Amino acid sequence: MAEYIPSPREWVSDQVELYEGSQGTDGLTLRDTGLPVIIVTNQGHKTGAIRKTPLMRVVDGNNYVLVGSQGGAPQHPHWVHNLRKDANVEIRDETAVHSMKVREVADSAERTRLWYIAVEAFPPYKEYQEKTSRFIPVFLAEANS
Ligand code: F42
Repeated sequence: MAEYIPSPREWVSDQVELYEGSQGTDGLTLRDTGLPVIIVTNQGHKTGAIRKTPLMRVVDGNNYVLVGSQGGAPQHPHWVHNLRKDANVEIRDETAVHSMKVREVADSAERTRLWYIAVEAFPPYKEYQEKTSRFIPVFLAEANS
């Protein structure tokens, strides 16, 4: 069993601890926005360690849309590099835990459709894209077949 390394950002690791520690009954929203969050668990491609990342809950049917916005920061979040190397993730959505595979959405029409769904769920994504010159990566997590 790989070691779990918490995020060095305290507000992020605190949310993971609350969410996971309560089995998905507490710490379910982003700070004071009241908007729902999921926890994505994956393996670090360099360390092999277990990584846990809270992301906004954006759904497309039974699938989840994962947006690498990181507040419009100039660099992609580390988890983006991890998911590009290893598509296997576990997604906790409140009390449900799903074993899923992600793919980065490259098709422009599909990305546009999913981007609008994401912005509707979490409007600040739009400002984050305007703030950064990088093209924010979008992944789709689908159930393992
Ligand atoms: N971030 C988003 O990008 N999108 C969201 O929708 C979002 C929502 C959200 C909601 C609640 C909340 O609490 C946080 C939220 N965040 C959201 C922030 C998100 O949880 C991440 O903190 C953020 O995206 C940054 O991700 P990160 O993977 O860069 O995390 C950093 C701070 C981090 O923890 N880095 C570690 C470290 O030690 O620096 C992990 C490094 C890592 O994964 N290393 C890999 C390894 O092998 O272990 C190698 C990775 C590589 O770069 O090659």
